[in-house]
Amino acid sequence: MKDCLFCKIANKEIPSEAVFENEDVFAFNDINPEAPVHVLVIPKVHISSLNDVNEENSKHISRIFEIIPEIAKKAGIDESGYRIVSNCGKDAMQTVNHVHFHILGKRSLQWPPG
Ligand code: D5M
Repeated sequence: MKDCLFCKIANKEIPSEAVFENEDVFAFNDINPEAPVHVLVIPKVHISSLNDVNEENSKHISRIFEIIPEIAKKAGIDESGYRIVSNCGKDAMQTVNHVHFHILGKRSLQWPPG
């Protein structure tokens, strides 16, 4: 989608530190890391938020969950543990309107989140 930051990152129009890519999914390091490992995983197709996931596009979300274990292993957090976060909408402080999953790890994470 035109004017979407994460579409531009997935299309390499804007540089990023890529950590994984296949035909459906792109993963890259977060520019403002909140943990020693902070990777963002996005579908290459534009889906604005979790509110827009439906029967037709949910396979792109499944692809993300199929590769998270691989990314976690590569980052060395598969055994220590990690957290997956997807902020949806204003109250959750979603700032980029292209659905994305944060992978956070390599430190002890607190619960509940702020
Ligand atoms: O998370 C949006 C996340 O996107 C936030 O953690 C910063 C990150 N971000 C923003 N711009 C970039 C670029 N250019 N590269 C890498 N990471 C980026 P949200 O859940 O929407 O608040």
